[in-house]
Amino acid sequence: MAITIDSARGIFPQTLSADAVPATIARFKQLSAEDQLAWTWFAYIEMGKTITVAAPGAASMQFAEGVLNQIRQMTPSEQTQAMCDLANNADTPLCRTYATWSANIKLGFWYQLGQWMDKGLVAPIPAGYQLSANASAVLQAVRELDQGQQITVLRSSVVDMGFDPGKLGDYTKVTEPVVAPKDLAQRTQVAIEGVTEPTVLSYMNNMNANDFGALIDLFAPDAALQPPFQRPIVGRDAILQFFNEECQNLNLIPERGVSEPTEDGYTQVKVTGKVQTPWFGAAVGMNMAWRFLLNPQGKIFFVAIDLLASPKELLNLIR
Ligand code: ECH
Ligand code: GLY
Ligand code: GLY
Ligand code: GLY
Repeated sequence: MAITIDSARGIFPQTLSADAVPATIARFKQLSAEDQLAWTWFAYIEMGKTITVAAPGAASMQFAEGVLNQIRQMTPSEQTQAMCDLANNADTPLCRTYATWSANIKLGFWYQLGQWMDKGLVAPIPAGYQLSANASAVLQAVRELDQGQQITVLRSSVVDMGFDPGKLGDYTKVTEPVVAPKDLAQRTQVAIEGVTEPTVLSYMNNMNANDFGALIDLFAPDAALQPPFQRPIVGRDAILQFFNEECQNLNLIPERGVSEPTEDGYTQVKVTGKVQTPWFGAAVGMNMAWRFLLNPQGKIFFVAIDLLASPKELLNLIR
């Protein structure tokens, strides 16, 4: 049987990803806008007791500045309304602007609003706000996740706010400038117990160096990359765009893996290890797996990145 993207998605079927994350996100989305905002506030405050956001270094704030200042000028009830509109995916000019922003700009925007809410410069969540029973149950559910899973839920609540970008029609995405690749002297080299494929090692090293030009050269023209809980991104152009927009300053810390030949001269490789986001730095190590399918020329035909269900999964290299 010929290898397709669809068949490639099923390699290393024993890999247990953190299904509690999409399940929690789905429950969160059922809450009212007021509850969503209060829920996020409580979850964020609770998380802040053990981990600290490394921002503002993680995002360039100038892209959201106009809208942030606009919100600061509003009356408190207008501020609350604007935030509810975002949670409601409403069709307002502000929600449309929000929809054009990259994930990192959205995160930076809420990070700033959170600081202003804390200082009383923007309408806070009312003191003594009572979460609904459902919202309390979802808060309990998120407490039971590991930190990497918690920040993934928070990230997705922020990314999914605003007007639906799919309904915007033609628009220009607002993204941060692409960072320059690290100087050769600044680069680090990973070592992966059990894996020697140069393509896999170069993937990790180039991602860590923000060298997306060298990174994309490792991919076959018809390749696909599947981020956690997402559909595959297909084709080199789309993958390169994703690297430029969403993958700057990540820290990939692969630990171990297995590699074996499969049909038609392809090779399948599974690697497990940690990933750090610039937002939390070394404070949060997400437990991840990479499932690669390399073509006979050694190019990446497919790679899936999974957030793992538990640290135990780091040792699961079963085919
Ligand atoms: C407040 C209350 C009102 C409502 C809101 C509020 C603010 C919330 C804030 C939340 C901030 C959340 C943050 C979350 C950051 C999460 C980052 C994550 C990153 C994961 C990256 C991964 C990368 C994996 C990949 C690898 C590859 O090999 C290929 C590429 C790629 C409180 C005001 C809303 C401020 C900052 C989870 C896993 C390894 C797939 C990218
Ligand atoms: N309260 C969230 C933080 O700054 O860590
Ligand atoms: N949460 C992983 C990503 O898509 O960046
Ligand atoms: N966009 C990088 C991150 O979310 O970590």
